[in-house]
Formats: sequence, C-alpha cells, structure tokens
Amino acid sequence: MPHPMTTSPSSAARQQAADEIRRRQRFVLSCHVRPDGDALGSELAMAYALRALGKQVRIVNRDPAPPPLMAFPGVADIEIAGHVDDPGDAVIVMESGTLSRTGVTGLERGFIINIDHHLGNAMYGAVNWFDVSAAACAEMVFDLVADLGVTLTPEIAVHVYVAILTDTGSFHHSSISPRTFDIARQCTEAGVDPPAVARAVFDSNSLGRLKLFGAVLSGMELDPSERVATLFVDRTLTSDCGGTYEDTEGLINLPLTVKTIQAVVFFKEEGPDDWRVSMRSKGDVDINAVARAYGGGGHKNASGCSAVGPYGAVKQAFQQKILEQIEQCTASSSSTSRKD
Ligand SMILES: [Mn+2]
Repeated sequence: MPHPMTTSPSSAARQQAADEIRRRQRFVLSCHVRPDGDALGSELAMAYALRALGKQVRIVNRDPAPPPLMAFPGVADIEIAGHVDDPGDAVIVMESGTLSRTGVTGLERGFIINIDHHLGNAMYGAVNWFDVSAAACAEMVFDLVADLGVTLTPEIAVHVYVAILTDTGSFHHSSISPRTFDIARQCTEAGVDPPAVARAVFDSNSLGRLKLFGAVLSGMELDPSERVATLFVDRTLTSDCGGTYEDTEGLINLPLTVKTIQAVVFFKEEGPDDWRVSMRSKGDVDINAVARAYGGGGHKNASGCSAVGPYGAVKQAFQQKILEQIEQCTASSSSTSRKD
C-alpha cells in the first residue's frame, strides 16, 4: 500500500536520473512482462521526451501491448524481444521491481536507471528512483520530462494520461492524490481528449472477449455466505467463445462490484491438474497470505500463484483459506468496534 515518503531521497534520485539522461545519447527502454497501461505509457512518454531532446531511443519489451492500447502513438513500433545485444549508453527500466521482471536479457550489461513506484523494488540500477506515493509510474515520468525541459506534447500527454487512468483503475484506487488530478489536468490542457481515451481503452474489446466474460461469469460459484466468488476458465471455454486467455484480463475484478463479495479466486487451466491462480480482495482481506502459502505473491488485495491437483480439491483448499482470511478481518474489526 502506498504511503508518503520523505521527499529528499526521492528528489535526489530524480535529479540524478535527469543528470544521467542529459549526458547520454543512446537509450534502451524496457518494462515488466505483459505490459499494462502504466508500463507502456511511462515508456512511451519517456521515449517521446528523449527524442525531443535529439536522443536515440529503442523500446524493447518481451510481450506485446494489450490490443486496445495498440491505438496510441508509438505503441505499434515497440520491439518485442527477449534479449538485447546493445544496451546503449543507458537502459531505463520502468515499473519493474526486479530487472528479471522485464523478461529481457542483456539489459544488465548497461547503465541502468530504475524508475518505479512499487513497494519492495530491489534497487538494481546505477540510479534508483523509487516513489511509492506516485499513483502511476507515469506521474514520475511526467516530473522527469519537466526536469529535462521538454514541452508536454500531445503524444507525451496522452501516454501519461492513459497510464494514470489505467493504473488508478479509472480513478478508483487509494493511491490517487490531488497531484494525480493536477497532472491529468495538465495533460488535458496539452490536448488529451478524456472521452476519446476512455473509449479507446475501455470500449475497444473484441466480441470474443465479451462472450468469454459472460461465459466465465455464468459459471461463477459463491460460498454459502456469498463472500468468496470462484471463477474458472480453460482452453475449451476460451476457444468456444472465440477469445483467448489474454482476453480474461480485468475479468477478475468484476465480482468485486457486488457489495457482499469480499474476495475472488480465478482458476486458469495451464495443463492437466495445473492451475494459474489469481486472487483479488477488498479492504483488509489479505489474499497475499494465501498466495504466499503456495509460493506466489503480490499485494494484499491482488495476488497470484500456481497450484497443482484435481480442480475440486484445489478449489476447496483456496476457498477455505480465503474464508479464513475474511474471518480474521471480521474478528479483528468486531473486537475493535462492537456494534451490540
Ligand atoms: Mn504502475
């Protein structure tokens, strides 16, 4: 969970990042595997700013962008590769807690500038600028672009805006600050059209994705107390709907829109009796504790792991462990605030 940091170490690192960028010419930018709106927006805002300064930039990601984000400037030109031979004069890694999270080898031979807002960043760079108070990594990039004296062009502004819009869950999460809206305002003044961006990001799904959402949600199971929702998908269901596993992105959040539901567990079949397990929760329900018990991890409200075994047994084990976490919260909140 984000918390305010003292400004001095962060601003010293920010200045160091700007200084190192000014004195270098050739850059490689990368981000975490399966890039999201913040990873791509941060990279592209940075890339446009560096090019405005006359520098050479390559963006190298292991995985392609989600289809709705392909519509934004420069996204289609990103190189998709698992290795770089030439790390240039500097590598700027954004949104990655560790360097291996990029899935790109060869970056480690470069001069690394690490820019991130996730708790627990491994500080793997020659420069490490890390600010957990930023609602999106792109808020940091926005500051860096200003430090470098680059004008906020429509291209830079749209990428910063998309990053903030997506990383805050459409202005839904606790990481939002007045500053988030101030940056969004400046992006809007620089030419961003918020309804057009929202249409492109949220209203550009394939029909297969919508049908898959319907099929998976139709199969949703609830425990008797209606606090834990269980979702299931396999390759057969996916292809019957004309979708892909990537199309299930974001689906896990929908059960949480029901008031009574406190947690969701989503099982994706990877192979026979082999499951990719994603979990989400509300408030103080710590599903990360459940993921850690299976060798996985993430955050308190969003975590994941792998599990093996017959579906019925795996499902029951997770449902029980999640209910235990919910009971723990209920017990601690009723002991501090008795209503009777
Ligand atoms: Mn982010």
